[in-house]
Amino acid sequence: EDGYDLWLRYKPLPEAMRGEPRIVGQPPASGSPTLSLAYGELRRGLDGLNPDEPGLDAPSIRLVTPSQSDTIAAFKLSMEGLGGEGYLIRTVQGGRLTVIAANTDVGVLYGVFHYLRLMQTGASVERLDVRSAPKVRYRLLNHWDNLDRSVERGYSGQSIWDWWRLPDVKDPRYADYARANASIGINGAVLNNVNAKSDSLTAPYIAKAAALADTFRPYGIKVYLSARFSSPIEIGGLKTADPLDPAVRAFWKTKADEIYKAIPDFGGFLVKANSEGQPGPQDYGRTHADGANMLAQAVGPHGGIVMWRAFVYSHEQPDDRAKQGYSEFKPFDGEFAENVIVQVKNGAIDFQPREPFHPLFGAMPKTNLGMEFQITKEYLGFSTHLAYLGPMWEEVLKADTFSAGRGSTVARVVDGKLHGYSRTLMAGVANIGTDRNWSGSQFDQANWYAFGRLAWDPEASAEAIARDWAAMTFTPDKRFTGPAAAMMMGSREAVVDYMTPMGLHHLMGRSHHYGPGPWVAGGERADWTSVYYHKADKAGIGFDRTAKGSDAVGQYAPLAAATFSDLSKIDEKDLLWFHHLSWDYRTRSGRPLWDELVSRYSRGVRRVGEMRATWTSLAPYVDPERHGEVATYLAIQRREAQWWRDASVAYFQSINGLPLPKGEAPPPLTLEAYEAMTFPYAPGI
Ligand code: BDP
Repeated sequence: EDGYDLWLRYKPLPEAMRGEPRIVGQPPASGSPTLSLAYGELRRGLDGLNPDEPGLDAPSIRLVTPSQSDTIAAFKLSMEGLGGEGYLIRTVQGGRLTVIAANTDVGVLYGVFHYLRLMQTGASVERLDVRSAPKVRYRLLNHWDNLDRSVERGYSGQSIWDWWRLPDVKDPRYADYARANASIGINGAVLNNVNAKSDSLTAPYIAKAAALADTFRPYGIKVYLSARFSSPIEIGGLKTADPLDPAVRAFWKTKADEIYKAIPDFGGFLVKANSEGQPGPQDYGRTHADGANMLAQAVGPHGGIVMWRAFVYSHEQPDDRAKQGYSEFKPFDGEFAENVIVQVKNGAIDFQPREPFHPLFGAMPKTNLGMEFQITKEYLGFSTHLAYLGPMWEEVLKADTFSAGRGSTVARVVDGKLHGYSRTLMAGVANIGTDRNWSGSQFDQANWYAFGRLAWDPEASAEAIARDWAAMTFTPDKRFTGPAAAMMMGSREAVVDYMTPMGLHHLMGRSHHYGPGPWVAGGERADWTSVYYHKADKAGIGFDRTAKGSDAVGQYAPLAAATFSDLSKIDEKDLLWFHHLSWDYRTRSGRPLWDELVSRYSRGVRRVGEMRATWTSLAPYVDPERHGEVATYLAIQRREAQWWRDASVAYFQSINGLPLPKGEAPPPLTLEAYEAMTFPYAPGI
């Protein structure tokens, strides 16, 4: 067991959970490849989970699409509201027959995965009445994969796309990838890095992308590409990429036509423009809307979309980088074409262990906004630290923007209900690579899994998802899933504690983002340093984003802003994100801020210790190979949590000169020693 089978292992269930074996009919001869996959999956799942032979009169399962209108009529199945991807699962005939019905074949496939999930998690499948349809239309992975197979912020080996051998060699792994995605409802993949090369839009690479699209299609997955804005110059022989130039517009139209010829269901483009050195419309004095709309016009006639990223910050360095995305996009609300979705990161800085929700959510009622989460753990210890991200995403999705009164949650912005968006999107920066376990660690698979489930239903519970994943990936035995899910649920908060407690952010090592670096200062840009964000001095610490400071709070709706601004109302988890406070500021525990900070750093380390103990106690339920791998990583995490705590405490103590609270151990090394530790060659701890 090396983790390759993900959450689709289909190992025999414990006897007590098996229930009666079921009979599955044959796929119709005229069925589509998708329908054959659905039948194949069901067969495979049932055979694996319950190897007992069904008797002749055993209950059966039937897959139903609208072509079987007599079945739909006979059982009065109401297909309304299921849309093109939803399904229903209903037990009829006194329990003898279960139908999995949908308006499309891919809906049936999703229904099959749902049915199998019930079995895998030990739920009863005797009497079912399930209806489910995705609340978000575009549920996409964003691969930050380069054409040379390196992966930006990838910690699980090389890119799984073997561009060199494509399109001839279709690695069987591509189909396994598509199957795993389909099992959690993901319906699209952007194949290449947002820091894109124009080569990906040349004929040879279009052919390679087409080969992947052919493999993914039966699983309901469309292919998208990141487009480099200056492609008209680099591969089109033009002198400009000005979006209002007719030749540039013609280039993109022709390019789109060429792509659609090879990939008739091509999804569209993802664009990072005028950000971190990438070219964009502002290079020509044009707006983001000008750039996005030009591309939207090129793909629109084919049914494609443009996802235009709001992760934009300018060359000029303003007083507060957190304000930039909003300042760049808010003025253009209502100016983007209908098939453009502005893709916004969950927070205003950059995928930190904790960020308040991005102020653009709720602020763009006339522009389709989509969510971008990062599944790969760039800022949360790569793949060696165990951090289940479900609670982080849930926290953001449940956050109230107050933009249209109470209950205007981010989830309701993203699912389009709050503003009546015509297109809805959730994107996740993938953590997938060539490692046998796909994601770099066993538990990082849970983040891929949780992303898919939350994209399907942004109001789903992270805890329920963790339980499902743990049951499917290891065992449905409750003695395992209870403690494992509890460990997962606390894991991200432990990381917040030992890295950046109480609203601190962006304190990691320079450029690689691994390990502590609260001392990072100087260099190219102030907003790429730590001191810019923590602003610690002898008197206090924190970034004042209230009206007295940068006034980033002013970008939120008044009720949200009032809560963030008011020290008696703000949740202390966000305290130093919004406030600069003296070291002796009295926190809710009664302790002065400095003591509270130190105690949280230490709590984080302790919690990792507890996670290790939990995992050790779960050894009887897990195969030795995967158990050993997780245990080894937890040992690294425990050591590095201590490193984070000690280095951070040593640094802040050097600034404030305060004694450590009673009972807190002093860091064993000098600050200089921590500063001298470099990565990746050896953290040296
Ligand atoms: C940051 C990454 C950088 C990405 C950038 C982005 O450090 O590698 O290119 O985001 O999202 O998190 O474009």
